[in-house]
Amino acid sequence: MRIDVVTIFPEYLAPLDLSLIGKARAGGLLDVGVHDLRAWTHDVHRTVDDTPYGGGPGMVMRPEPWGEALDALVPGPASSGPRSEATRAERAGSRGQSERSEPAGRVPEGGVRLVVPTPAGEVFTQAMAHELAAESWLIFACGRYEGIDQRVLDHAATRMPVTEVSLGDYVLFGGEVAVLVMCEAIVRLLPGVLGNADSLAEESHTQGVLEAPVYTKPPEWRGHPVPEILRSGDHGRIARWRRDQALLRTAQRRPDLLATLDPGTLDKRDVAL
Ligand code: 6GU
Repeated sequence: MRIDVVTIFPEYLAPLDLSLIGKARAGGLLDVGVHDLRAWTHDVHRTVDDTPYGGGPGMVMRPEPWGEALDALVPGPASSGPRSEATRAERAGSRGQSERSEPAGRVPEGGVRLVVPTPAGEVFTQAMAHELAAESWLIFACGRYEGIDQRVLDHAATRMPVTEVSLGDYVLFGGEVAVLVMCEAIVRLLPGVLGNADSLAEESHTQGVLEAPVYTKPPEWRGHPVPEILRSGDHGRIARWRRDQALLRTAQRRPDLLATLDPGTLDKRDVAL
């Protein structure tokens, strides 16, 4: 998979070099490019924002740098024109903090999807993480201020699928941290990234319920024992206990999840619970 991120704060994306995402990159499972939007500005102040039409507080991100950035990353119908120009712009000195590992304009098999983090988007879920993990190329466009001029998204949508995504019902300064969150959720689903595929099947949300509590040694710690059943060696009863705990937790903490649970995934004991 290839992931490109366009942002005015490339340093915010430094964690993509760390941990399992860094390992996936080192192992060739993932290719990441982080790009400074200001590389596609042409004024001396490298302006990326302007006042909103219609008035109101805050600033809106200007469409022109975004248009050039997307033209540079994705070869359009008239691919040689804007693409090579913007590639030059990107190469111009230290401005374009691009760490891309390949020349701009490569289209991996299967095309590209533009993902725009915004509190006005569709809520990000494990199901969406699976959908995005199936793409071969994602471009994340990080907005700041009051957001990106809507025409950037409307125009991009004539060239590629565009998804506006929210992490939840709260407001962040910008999309950068949301991209880190989404990249973790997506990259760990890529084949070969996690050592043990079983941990994917078992975990919270994959089965539509929260995971049961977990324990390790010692058997008693600060007066708190490990539930006896987990030390019994009876794998059937342990599986049943975990399932009960998962359903109980979900009912207490996330009744909204229980309500949408597919009845086909419930067994007779579940229903009795
Ligand atoms: Cl994806 N972006 C911003 N700026 N704020 C958010 C968000 C995203 N999700 C929740 N709040």
